[in-house]
Parts: sequence; structure tokens; C-alpha cells
Amino acid sequence: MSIISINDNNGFLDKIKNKKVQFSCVISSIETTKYIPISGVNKKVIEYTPAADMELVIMGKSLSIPTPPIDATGCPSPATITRANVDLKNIPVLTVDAGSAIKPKIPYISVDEKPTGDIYKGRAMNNSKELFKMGEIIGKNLTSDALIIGESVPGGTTTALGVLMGLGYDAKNRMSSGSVKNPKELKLNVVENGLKYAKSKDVFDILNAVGDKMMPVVAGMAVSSVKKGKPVILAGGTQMASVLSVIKEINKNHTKENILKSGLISIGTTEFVLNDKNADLKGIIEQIDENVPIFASKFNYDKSHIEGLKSYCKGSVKEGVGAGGISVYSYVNGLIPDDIRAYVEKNYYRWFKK
Ligand code: AAM
Repeated sequence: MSIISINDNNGFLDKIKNKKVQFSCVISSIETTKYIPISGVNKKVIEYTPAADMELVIMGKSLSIPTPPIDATGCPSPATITRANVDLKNIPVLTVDAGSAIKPKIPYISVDEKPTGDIYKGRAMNNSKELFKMGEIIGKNLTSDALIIGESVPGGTTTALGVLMGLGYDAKNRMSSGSVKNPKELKLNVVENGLKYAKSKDVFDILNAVGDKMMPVVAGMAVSSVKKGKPVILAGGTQMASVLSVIKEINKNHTKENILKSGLISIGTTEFVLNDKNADLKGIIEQIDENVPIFASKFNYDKSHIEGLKSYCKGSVKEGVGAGGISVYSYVNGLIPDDIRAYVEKNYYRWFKK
């Protein structure tokens, strides 16, 4: 089995089989990561990571920096996995910029030029409601039969923690990280301080204080797609769980159209997040809505001859750039984990030649 399925009561995977799909990735940077080490992303390239990730996914190489993002253990960005899927399955890609510090050197849709602000001071943004509406417009105008939405937001597991806590969920010890050593205490301190500045418990006030700009945009895209009857994979781990909680909150007064119970929305992630001993994705989703299925894709990276890929199995990186969710789609539509591993291995030395 190449996919681990949890709560798949409504046959979600059948709904994405042989369907024309669109992959979209929403990117943003967060000011706080410049001076507080909350993110697992390599500090040297953190500002460039969202741009370089999307360049790799679309062009097959990073343009803004010499190599795609890679950490000290040789563990490459999850964009390498996403690129494999896009190339092998010919999946169309739409980049949405919600404030990346460095702009990608490829065409993209811009919803906000400025990065997410300082979440420590509760100043993430002041336009989360507008960003949600922008996301809805994008979703409404997509013509595919199914949608996969990923993210590249260094520091994003911290904003995800802040939003879940602000909305009253028990998320403290359940959030994943882009690094082996998840700086949990530091992340908690940052969001607890930021939440003091939230104007109210309203979801848009919480987002404005401690969220990131990717979150309302992805929520809007997902809501409008589900309303059109199209299946959506929120492609990510605990960050997408947080987006799911935002969707639930925004949708709570719409009794006619319950997005979470539509059978059209799922979380698609990697086995590395699902099995992360420092996190509990399942425990978060159960608190939001136990009917939402979770799918985790396997990669057989323990079989790799490249140390950097093996380090995924030891807790490096784990997920990002929609890697897990897009692989779920590809596995349903004919690929096997070894196809992705072989593709990444074949290209690894070309991507990372010094
Ligand atoms: C995205 N691109 C990445 C990467 N991510 N390149 C290298 N390593 C990653 N981990 P944290 O909250 O620790 O910063 O983790 C979230 C980030 O890690 C996101 O950008 C996610 O897409 C992933």
C-alpha cells in the first residue's frame, strides 16, 4: 500500500481517480523568522525558499539561488517530491504569492506583495478577510475537476499553532516542524505573546494576529471549489489542519452547505508527518471534524542510497510544497512510491551539484 488512509468513509480517493487536476501552491514569508529561530528551514536560504521551491516545481531547477533549498544533513526541500509528481504526471501548477520575501522568477498570481508581519507582536496582517475573498475568486475561476492546494511558508507550523490555539483547540503538543528538533517551547512563547494582541476570538482577528497570509487564501480556494462540487486535497500536515479549522469557523453559520461534511475535502500529507513522534495530526483533525479523511503517502526513502533522502525517515523536513497530497493523487492515478524515489535520486546530483 502506498497510501495510509484514515477516516475514508466516503470513498474520497475514488473522487480523484482519472480526474483532471490542478495543483496550486500558496507562498508567503513571515517577518518573525528573521529574528526568532522558530522555523526548521535552512536559515541561509529562508527568504529565498518559497521562490526557489516554486521555480523547482515549475522549471525543474531553482533560479533565484544556485541549488534548491537543502539543510545541513543534505536533506532536500520537499519541492523535489512535488517536482517529481508534476513532471511524471504532467500536472498543471498555479503559484499564488501571498507575500514571499523574494518573488519567484516564474509567472504567478499575486494576492498580496508584502510578507506576513510579526506574529510575536500579533501583527501578522490586517487583511485576512480580503485574502479569504481573493482565495474564493481564484477557486471559482479554476476549471479543473479536482484541486490540490499546497504551501511554502517557512515558520508556518508556528502560525498554524497560533491559529489553532486562538480558536480553542488543544494543539500545544501536536504541531509538526520542518526540523528534527522541533523548537516547541519557543514556538509556544511566540504565539502566546501574539495572541494577547488579538482583537477578539473571531477567526479573522485571530488570523490577523498570529496567522500567515497563506491560510485565508487556501481556505477561500477550498471553500469555493467545494461549493462547485469539486474534491479538494489540502496538501500538507499540521499547517493544513489549521487551515481546516479556519474553514470550519468561517463556514459555521452556513447550515445549508457544510464544507467539512461535504465528503469533498481531505488532508493529504506524508508518512513522515503522520508518524512524527513530536506531533499528532490525527489528534488535531479529530477535534475539528472526525469525518474529514487523512491520507499519507509513502516514499520508501529508507531504501535510498542518498543520505539526504534517508534523513526524511529520521525526521528532517517531512513535508511541504504540497508534496504529500500531490503524491496521494499520483498514487491513486498510477504512480508508485519507487517512481518518485527514482526520479528524485536521478535528479539529486544535478540539482545539488556544487
Ligand atoms: C517548504 N520548503 C522547504 C521546507 N518547507 N524547504 C526545506 N525544508 C522545509 N522544511 P517550519 O514551521 O519548521 O518552518 O516548517 C514549515 C515549512 O517547511 C514550510 O515552508 C513547509 O512548506 C516546509
